[in-house]
Amino acid sequence: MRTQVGIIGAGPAGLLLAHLLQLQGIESVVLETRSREEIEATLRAGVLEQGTVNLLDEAGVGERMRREGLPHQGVKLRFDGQSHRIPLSELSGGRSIMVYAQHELIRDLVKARLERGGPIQFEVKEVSPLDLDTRLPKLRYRDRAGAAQELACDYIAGCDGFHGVSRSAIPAQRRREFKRVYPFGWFGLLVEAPAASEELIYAYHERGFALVSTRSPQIQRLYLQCDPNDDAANWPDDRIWQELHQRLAGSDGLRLAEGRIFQKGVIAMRSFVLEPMQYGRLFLAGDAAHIVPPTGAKGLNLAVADVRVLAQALAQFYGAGRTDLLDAYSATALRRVWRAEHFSWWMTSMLHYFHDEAPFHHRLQLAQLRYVTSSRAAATMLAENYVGLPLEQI
Ligand code: RFL
Ligand code: PHB
Repeated sequence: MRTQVGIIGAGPAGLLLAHLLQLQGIESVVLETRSREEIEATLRAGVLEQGTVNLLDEAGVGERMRREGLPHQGVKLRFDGQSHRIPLSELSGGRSIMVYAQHELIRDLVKARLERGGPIQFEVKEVSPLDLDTRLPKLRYRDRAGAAQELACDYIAGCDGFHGVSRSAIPAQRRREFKRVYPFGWFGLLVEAPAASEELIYAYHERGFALVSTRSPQIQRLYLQCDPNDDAANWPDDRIWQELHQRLAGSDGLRLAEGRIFQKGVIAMRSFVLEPMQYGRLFLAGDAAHIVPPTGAKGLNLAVADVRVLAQALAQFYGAGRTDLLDAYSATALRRVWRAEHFSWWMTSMLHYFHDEAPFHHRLQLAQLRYVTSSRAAATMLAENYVGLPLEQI
């Protein structure tokens, strides 16, 4: 078998890349280890930046997002029992965010791909990228029926997430990894209840961080800072509500409506960057190359930004026979990656309770929160990063 671009992974990065290439008349095959049902049911991100929303619209896959997504013009930071609004749109020249679940986007992208007859092979096994430093790279794998297959490609895109195989296909002496692991995780929930707030609330509290997000007027997405090795079994519903009420308590009377909790899970928090994001004819995009802690809501948006750059570079190669954009791919993508790494680390550091730190550190966090919510300059810095900076400003 042969294709122009072999894509490993049907997450947001792989599926959107396949779609953008198809719009330019470039063929690709997507190989995915999981089933369609599984990828369409995996709960993850919820916040799309303005640039992501625009790209989905331009690519013709934004229709359901526009109908069902929830546009937000601001976010709230909460500490000392009070919420402080950051007016995102006002501070960022009219840009905003869209709350739309990642698995809904996955459903839209899978549908768009299959409707246009583009191949996605689900439930493949043992994918291995080979001959990456030659002009004829290939992917060996076992298809759903267990048969050995070989796909010859011009280029390979490693979009297989943090636990995929493509990152380690780059020889160890040709890559460098930068990482930080945080001493806490997030315990995430889905609840059937009406929204307590029209905008997301990021809350700092001595008992730990809490985040109030949403999925629809009837379904709320909530997170609590927890031990990184915690287990959902340690969190009976009573304990969850008690913690949420305590961490969100305040003189303004904010109170979450309780409801049926129908999904619980613990999420690790880390920062990670691989440099460079390319080797020979292999290009990495999304979580395969970098991870951010979810506090800045950047992971999915970075995956989208990477594949936009990669799709343009591949279009230049197939259209004009030039490789300068491909050669510059990693350097171009890494500028945005490091900006988002800094922002996500900064939000995480400001908003979580560090149990091993001295009280001095906690006073510093409060001082920073007061400054960010009272200085227009500081609030603008948060707002423009949160809605996503245009590349020329990075
Ligand atoms: P994905 O989504 O992990 O997709 C990779 C796909 O590759 C498949 N795969 C393989 N396929 C073939 N062969 C192999 N050897 C393979 N190994 C793996 C996997 O099955 C999978 O289908 O990576 P991608 O496409 O780079 O997308 C990245 C995003 O999923 C991720 O960054 C975000 O979810 C991060 N994130 C958030 N990002 C935001 O922009 N805004 C948010 O609000 C936000 N909230 C979050 C988040 C991540 C979270 N978790 C669970 C880590 C909230 C949470 C709780
Ligand atoms: C979400 O709704 O899942 C969400 C929102 C904001 C974040 C992270 C996750 O920073």
